[in-house]
Amino acid sequence: SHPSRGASMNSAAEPAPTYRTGFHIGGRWVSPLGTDEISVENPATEQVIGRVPAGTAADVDRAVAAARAAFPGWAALAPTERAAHLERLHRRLTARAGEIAHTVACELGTPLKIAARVQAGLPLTVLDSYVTLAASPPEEETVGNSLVVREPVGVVGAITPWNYPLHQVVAKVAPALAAGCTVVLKPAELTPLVAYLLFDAVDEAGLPPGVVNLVTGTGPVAGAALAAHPGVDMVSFTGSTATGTQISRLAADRIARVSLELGGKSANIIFEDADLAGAVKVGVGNAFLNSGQTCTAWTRMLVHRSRYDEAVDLAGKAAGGYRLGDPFDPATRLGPLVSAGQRERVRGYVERGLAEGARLVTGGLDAPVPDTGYFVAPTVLADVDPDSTVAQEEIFGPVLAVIPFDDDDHAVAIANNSKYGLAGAVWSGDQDRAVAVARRLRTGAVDVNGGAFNPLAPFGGYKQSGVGRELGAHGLAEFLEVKSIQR
Ligand code: TXE
Repeated sequence: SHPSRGASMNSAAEPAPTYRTGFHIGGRWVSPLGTDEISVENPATEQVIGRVPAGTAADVDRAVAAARAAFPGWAALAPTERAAHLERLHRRLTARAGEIAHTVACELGTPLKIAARVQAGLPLTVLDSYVTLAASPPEEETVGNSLVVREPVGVVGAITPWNYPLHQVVAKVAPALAAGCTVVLKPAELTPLVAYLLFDAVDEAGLPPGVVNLVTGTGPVAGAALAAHPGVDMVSFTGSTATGTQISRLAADRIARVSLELGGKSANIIFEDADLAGAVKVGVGNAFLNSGQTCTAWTRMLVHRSRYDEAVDLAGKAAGGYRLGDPFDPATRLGPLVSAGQRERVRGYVERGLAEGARLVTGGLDAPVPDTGYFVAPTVLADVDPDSTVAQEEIFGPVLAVIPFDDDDHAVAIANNSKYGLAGAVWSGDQDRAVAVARRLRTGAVDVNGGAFNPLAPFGGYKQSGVGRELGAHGLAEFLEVKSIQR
């Protein structure tokens, strides 16, 4: 078995610390070559709840070598055989759903009830979708005298963030494995514990050695070594636009393929003929999900001027009613932010927004929050200037900016006035009008009148929100090369 000490966390009040002392390389738990460790903190209690090793470039080397060695065999398997492996992995991971939700509630602070749905449920749904997609990869095509075939890209370096720590991993590992690629994963250093549960499931599922490998560590050391590694054919990254830029540069030196899922500042457009109460309620819920630490969050609520005051009032009341606190209390709707640093960042934005002329509707820096934990009260800012900092920059906290508009063109102009283009929403009693406006938004996804989440729909950004797509068949295609054979 593997060098893991300590009990798994199973008491809500006092989880036992989780110490993981190894990396998962070549199908085994192996000791790190260095001695540095990373402490993992519970952001609700400010207590250290675990420790994982901090990988070095030499550890990354070993993991890449293992992934390279595993690649030919994995790529040569029949799609149905890879699908069978993923199906077993899905079954083993499903058995750990409760443990996953609990672990993320501890290391990130997502309220347990919500963690069960999004932090455990969502990755399981995505993994399940790739069981099916792995079995039926894109068909070969004949174009004139050419046979067009697809082949796996090779070894993938996956670098993931802390906000949906298992989902972000699965959204890369599942399609990469389905495509026939092998993977080295470097998860976020703030929330590395849940990745270990995935590798426990990898062991139980009996995946061939080296098809997926784990090296924990910091971004500048392990992450940068992975992005720069000559044995890595593709880097798949989710995180900040600043880090995505650095990773692109590292990959550019060898023209490695990159896929980047970066930040967002999505607009939620509410027209005068919308079901205002419903649109505002769903909009506020979306903006504050996971304490606002969601790249697709609709952080700019744009409301037609004729219903603006009403909407601001509703948004303030909805946000003001959110119960803040212990992630293990079933009544809690909003947990803490992931870290002290993230809390300071978010507080800085609230201050800046008010200094730049926004009006505080609810929340703010003086609103009561628990003494312990990195909490920021749910904050609604109204009359926000669309060019101001809080309307332009990704805050990644529970802060909603409400902005009035005059007509459809004005709404589209404000929505598109962003360096980002990840998601968005449109609400109108006239579905055709809403879809027409959705088409005009320079963004990778738009939800019309509360359209349901679709795990098979391509997900990704325009502009500085990224390059490439995740989820569904488009997500799998990212990991495939295209070859034409002329006969
Ligand atoms: O992200 P980073 P941070 C945004 C959000 C947040 C801000 C900062 O606005 O406030 O980013 O968060 C690894 N080479 N998002 O600093 O740095 C790092 O170890 C290689 C949006 O935590 O992007 C981690 O595994 N790798 C986002 C991963 O990159 C490096 C989710 C993400 O960390 C590296 C998270 C380097 N030089 C934050 N530096 C989203 N789009 O969902 C860091 N890393």
